[in-house]
Amino acid sequence: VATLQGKIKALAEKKGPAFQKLKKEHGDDSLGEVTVNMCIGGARGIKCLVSETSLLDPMEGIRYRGRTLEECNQQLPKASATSKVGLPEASFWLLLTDEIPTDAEVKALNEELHKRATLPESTTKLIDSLPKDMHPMTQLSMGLLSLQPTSSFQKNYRSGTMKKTDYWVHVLDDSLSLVAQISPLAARIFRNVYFDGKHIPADPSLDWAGNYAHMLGVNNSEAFKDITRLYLMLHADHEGGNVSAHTTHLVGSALSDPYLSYSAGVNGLAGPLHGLANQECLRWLKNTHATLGGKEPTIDELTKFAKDTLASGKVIPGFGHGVLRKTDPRYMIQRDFAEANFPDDPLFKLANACYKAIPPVLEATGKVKNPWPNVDALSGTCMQYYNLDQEDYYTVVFAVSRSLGCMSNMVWSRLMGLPIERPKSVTVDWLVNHVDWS
Ligand code: NMX
Ligand code: MLT
Repeated sequence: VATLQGKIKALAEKKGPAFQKLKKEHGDDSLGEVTVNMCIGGARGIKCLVSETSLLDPMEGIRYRGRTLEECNQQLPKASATSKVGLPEASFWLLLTDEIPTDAEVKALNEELHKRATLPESTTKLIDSLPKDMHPMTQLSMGLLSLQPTSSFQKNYRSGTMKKTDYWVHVLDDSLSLVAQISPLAARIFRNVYFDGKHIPADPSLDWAGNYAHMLGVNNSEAFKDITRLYLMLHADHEGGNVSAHTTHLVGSALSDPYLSYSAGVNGLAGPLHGLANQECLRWLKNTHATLGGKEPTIDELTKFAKDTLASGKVIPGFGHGVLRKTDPRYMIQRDFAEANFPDDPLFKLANACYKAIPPVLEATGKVKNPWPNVDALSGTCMQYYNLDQEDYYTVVFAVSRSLGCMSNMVWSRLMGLPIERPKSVTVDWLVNHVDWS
């Protein structure tokens, strides 16, 4: 923890003067106008948030601290000499410090995470008592809330002795614990819902993601550990405006602690237009596969399925994006993995056919701004190949990963002393009275 703290502090000291100068000398500079459509259109395109950890380019995709995901995958330490996947906990280090950790630093981070991973009895009791048909994301959000009394930030704030300049230290402390606890919590929910509560003990010799895959207990292969590592690395962060990151940031801006904030973020991730799309997408693929009696679909058949989905008033899950304007690079990385490891899997073949059939259908609507697939169009397909085919659980895996980005951001928000978030809202009458009708 001391090493991590030292590195974060050093980076903040390096970046601090430019930030202060911006505030002092360019605080009134314009970043563009706000149009009526931006106001009524989900704030799309308004630059009104600072998120230090990553930046999304509509064409190129996400960069973690300036590095593309391909670069992260290459440069981040690996679990073994044979693995080609950058470790997600190493991306946590990168998001926090702007440095690629050494193997020794990742090992020390994993030891720290293992030490913090124990769930209090109050949490295990609560989770074990929940109805098995309660959605796993609801259970995860409740589990995170049940951990809130352990928050170091909350305790120190209450004691009245914590200085504003020390907020980030306690947020970092909580962030490490939350990231450590979320994987056993998520695994416990999985084993309760799908395996009658037969739990698999953690293996402290494994890395964070490898151990999570191990505790899920559906597949003992190194390949399943690797796809889990890849999934968790790719979904860690997607700048600050997506629903889960923005919600976590908003709630945290009221100085709610990391558990309260991330539980709220998880609730946003559970929506079908955001993280739940991975569950919906696999369900859509499975339905299509079953309706076709398991045979390989023609493009014409898929075009009809896609049109029927639109006609029934539903979105096609896994396609489109609020910012991206081409195929999500996270989709392409998963596709490369699938190509290399299970090119003949029927659902992968179906997903590939969808890649050809669906974009023209969406383009033909004339309104969809990005007809290309996003990350959720393939993540479930990758997981089901390794026996994780309980699609209602998929968004939990997303949430385990997104904790890395949301928590890193929260540390930086408190470090920069960002204020409570409070954008201005207006009424439709106000808009009517303020536009130029001439
Ligand atoms: N299927 C059907 N209609 C769509 C789709 C789609 N995949 N994508 C966009 N549209 C519609 C959208 O509903 C809107 O219709 P209307 O004007 O009638 O309300 C219109 O096209 C314009 O929307 P856009 O400006 O292109 O997209 P927006 O930024 O509003 O929304 C998503 C972005 C991601 C919410 C949207 O593309 C969508 O609903 N996709 C399917 C769900 C999905 O895959 N979500 C996962 C996103 C990634 N993630 O992990 O969070
Ligand atoms: C994400 O990873 O959060 C999604 O792609 C949604 C987004 O960026 O808006």
